[in-house]
Amino acid sequence: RHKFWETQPVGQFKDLGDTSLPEGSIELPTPLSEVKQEPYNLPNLYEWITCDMGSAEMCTEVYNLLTNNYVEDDENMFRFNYSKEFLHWALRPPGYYRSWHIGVRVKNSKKLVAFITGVPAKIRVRDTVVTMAEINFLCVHKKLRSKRLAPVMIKEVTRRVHLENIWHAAYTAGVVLPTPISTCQYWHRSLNPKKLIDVGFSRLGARMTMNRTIKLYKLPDSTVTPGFRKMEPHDVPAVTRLLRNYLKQFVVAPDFDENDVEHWLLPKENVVDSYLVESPETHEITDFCSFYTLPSSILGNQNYSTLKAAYSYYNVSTKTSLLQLMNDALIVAKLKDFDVFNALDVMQNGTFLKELKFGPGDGKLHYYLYNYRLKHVLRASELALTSI
Ligand code: MYA
Ligand code: JJ1
Repeated sequence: RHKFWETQPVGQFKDLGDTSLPEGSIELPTPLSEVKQEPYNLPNLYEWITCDMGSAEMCTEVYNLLTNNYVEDDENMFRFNYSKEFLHWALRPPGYYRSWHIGVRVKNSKKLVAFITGVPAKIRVRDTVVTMAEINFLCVHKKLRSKRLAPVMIKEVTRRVHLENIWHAAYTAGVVLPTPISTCQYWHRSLNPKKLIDVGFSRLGARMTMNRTIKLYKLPDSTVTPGFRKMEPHDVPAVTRLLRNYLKQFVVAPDFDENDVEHWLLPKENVVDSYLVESPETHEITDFCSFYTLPSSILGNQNYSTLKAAYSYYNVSTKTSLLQLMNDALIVAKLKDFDVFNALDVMQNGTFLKELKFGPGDGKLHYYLYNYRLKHVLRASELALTSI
């Protein structure tokens, strides 16, 4: 059934429920000298390139490939439209490897037709911190689909990860592959219900008028929590401590240090927004929330071309209730003109989604580990990975 995935060191469907298999690595590292030194063969018309995402021209080529060929919803109404600034941020975290940003070009025309990336990350699984590659942005041009190019791309990124002496990976997909460590549900909170309905992102509820719908989703003009403010560079140590302590409770979570927090969580305009609560009395940092900006192209609408979406990222509550904190996040997202606020049911998100008027979407996100077996499928609430 899965001619490629059956050959890979991943949990297989036939082994689901077999708790006699141990947790941890499926295969052992091989000596680096035994890692294949040459790239995998591509069909003759194509060639590998390593993409320099620091170059504006390269960034534009990748942007154009993804804008026209990346992930769509099941009815092909919307397509993710990652910005160049976002790609630059997502692909150059601390310790990134240029060799893990892989493109495929047509030899003659030099046109970029496929892409896959990895970035390094330390991920804790129960008590073990494992250095992994986070694989993302796998994309094959629409005209080259179903030609088994994806398995070659995946083998090539695997080879380049192995060359750095890294033997595990984490990735997410909207499709079911062998085999998810967890399956999460997307939830959506309307901020601009009229536009969402006009473009077919959502529908007018039963016995609802447009005016009643607009009123239902109305939010205050300013945040309510005293001491709620934007995160600043000097907050990095306090946010790192707060977040590290919070993430201990989850089965799978990133192991962030201050450099990671600086990169992934310091606000970057039109890419990532982070807010925290500084106690007006003690000046302690007690709570934190963040979201990233990922618009989608609206395919074939006369009036609108982009849907401005915020995606919940990492949130930590110790003093302010998570409900109030996330309500403040919705308020700032609305002030920043987002049309919708999206969240997965990961971490403690399940505790506020319904009350804050999020509704379940038609999409699911499956989480995977490469070369790491778990005995049981995890609940979404046991997971603290947010794939960007
Ligand atoms: S998820 C986002 C994926 N991108 C999109 O959905 C964009 C739109 N779609 C496309 O561009 C193409 O449809 C893609 C497949 C490129 C997805 N992850 O070439 P094919 C398997 C993994 O004929 P195409 C993200 O970026 C499929 O089951 N495998 O198919 C994370 C089949 O194998 P098998 C996938 O449609 C990526 C084979 O590919 C996916 O032309 C993580 C068919 O190949 C998918 N999303 O191209 C990658 N979709 O026969 C894995 C299909 O066995 C990383 N397939 O069923 C693994 C870790 C590697 C590093 C390890 C380090 C140690
Ligand atoms: O955005 C998604 N679905 C929307 C739009 C559906 C359009 C028709 N298919 C949706 N809208 C309903 C919102 C409504 C608002 C009021 C309350 C009730 C709900 O459901 C979905 C997620 O739900 N998104 C996708 O399908 C995009 C792909 C998701 C998989 C991503 C995999 C990428 C992995 C890379 O690492």
